[in-house]
Amino acid sequence: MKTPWWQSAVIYQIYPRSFQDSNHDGIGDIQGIISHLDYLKKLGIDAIWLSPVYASPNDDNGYDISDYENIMSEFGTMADMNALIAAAQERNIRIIMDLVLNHTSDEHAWFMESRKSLDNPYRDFYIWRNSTNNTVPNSLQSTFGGSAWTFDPQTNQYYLHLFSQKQPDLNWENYSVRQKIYKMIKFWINKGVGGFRLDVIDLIGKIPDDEITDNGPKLHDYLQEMNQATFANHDLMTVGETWGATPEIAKLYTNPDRHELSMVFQFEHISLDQEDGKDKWFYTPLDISKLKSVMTKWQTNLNRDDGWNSLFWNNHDLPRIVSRWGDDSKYRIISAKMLAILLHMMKGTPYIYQGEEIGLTNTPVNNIAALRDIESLNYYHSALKNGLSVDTVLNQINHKGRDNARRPMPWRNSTNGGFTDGSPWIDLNEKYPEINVAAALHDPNNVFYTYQKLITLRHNNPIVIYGDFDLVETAEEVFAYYRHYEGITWLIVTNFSGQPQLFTSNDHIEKVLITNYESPTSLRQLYLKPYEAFVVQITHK
Ligand code: TEU
Ligand code: CA
Repeated sequence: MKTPWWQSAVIYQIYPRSFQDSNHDGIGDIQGIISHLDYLKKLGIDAIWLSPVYASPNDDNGYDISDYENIMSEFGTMADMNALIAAAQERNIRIIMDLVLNHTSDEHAWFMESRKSLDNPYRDFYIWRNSTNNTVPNSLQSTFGGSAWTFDPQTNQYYLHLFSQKQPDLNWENYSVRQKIYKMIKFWINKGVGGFRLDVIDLIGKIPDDEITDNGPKLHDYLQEMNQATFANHDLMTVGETWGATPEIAKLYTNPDRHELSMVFQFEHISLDQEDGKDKWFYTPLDISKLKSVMTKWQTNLNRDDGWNSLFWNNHDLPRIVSRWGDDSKYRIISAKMLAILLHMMKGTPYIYQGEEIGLTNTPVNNIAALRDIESLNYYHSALKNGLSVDTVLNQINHKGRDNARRPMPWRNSTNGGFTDGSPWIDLNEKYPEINVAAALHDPNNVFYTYQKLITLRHNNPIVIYGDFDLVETAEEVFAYYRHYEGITWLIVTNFSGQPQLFTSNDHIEKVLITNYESPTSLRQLYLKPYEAFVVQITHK
């Protein structure tokens, strides 16, 4: 079987607004990204997933697109975008564009037409309904709070928005909507991009009248049609954001015979630290045995010929992993390395979110004036209305809020971490004098070099890409597994806690591939240090 490039690739996600400002306005931009391509090359990544850079009024930081074929003026021009694609290509780095196809901005020309009159040719591009009993058509809720229906007095109907009021949902049942989207995708393919990340793609088959949103009946028909009309016969990778995917559902998207997507982002592991039956804001400490069983299920259920998964701890919607499941004070460096080693030795395509590679931490706030994220701000106000205290809600947001990931990238120990010499659109994490890229590169023991080495290990060893996965039975706080491939076995051992843990095995160490302390010499009666992690090639005794 031929190996598609994206099965051995490591992808780096950039949130352009917070990566690097190049023109003093306090907002990251495309020229800023170009200026750091050599840094990314040094890290060793194969592709960049770029969060949306299209024209947008920024109600949801670019996930509300007003023109798919133009660049947000704050980020630059189409000439800058072409230059980025070319400059990346020169370094063998592909650009993965973020496609937001479930909704547009209400300032998109299609919606501005659609809302004008009942018989406008674009009316059916969106989802309009009459009121029911003088109120909203049904009880569908927006992810960002409140009803998913907003009344538009111009035509006395409601439109659907599963996200903010400024993100009306497209009507995928409409043939012209689909054709216009495919045409737009081809516009980007022709520019030479390496692929696409498809935002909340599990929602496009919705049946609003039955209150079915994800995994609707026509979802996979649309994806096959889209594939046929666009990605087919191009050497592209596609990754779908699919919140509710199980391994069975993931195979529907990614079985190569079905011609839909290359891989999915599934969120089962990342949803483990919330109270049962509650939403993400209700934090509960991670149960490591649950993490082991969820990861094992995904590692063992998808096999290259029937599906492919991604590997991630972080993205622009999630809190920083070292603060979430590591220790962001005493063991910041060690635990960030442990988390990296644990994830990057698994099967699937790994994603690194900007700042993760230097062990960047969450940024707790004590006042919502320090926040910008629409989801956190809406939640704050509605939670207070529902009787929660300010302290409780801020604590929830400090644990889970999206702005933790969206603070500007700290490049060095100078004003605003070298992100901007203007006034940043959102403040930096105040630890930037200590945690920044220049400091990281200067220290051979930094997290950066662990990520760099993990990428090299993947590129050079098919066992990392294709090896079978086998969980090791051990102490609850120790997450250990084997990878087996063509007669070779690697053992990955990680202490997922701040206390020493006993690990013992009769395996014999042949060589040590990576560690975050000194190299182990024997696996017998080994007391793992806090957050210790290593990978060894072994022979079974
Ligand atoms: O995220 C999908 C989504 O549902 C998120 O809002 C997520 O549920 C939330 O952060 C966790 O509570 C995608 C994008 O990644 C996100 O940035 C966008 O806001 C959203 O779609 C709408 O386009
Ligand atoms: Ca700028």
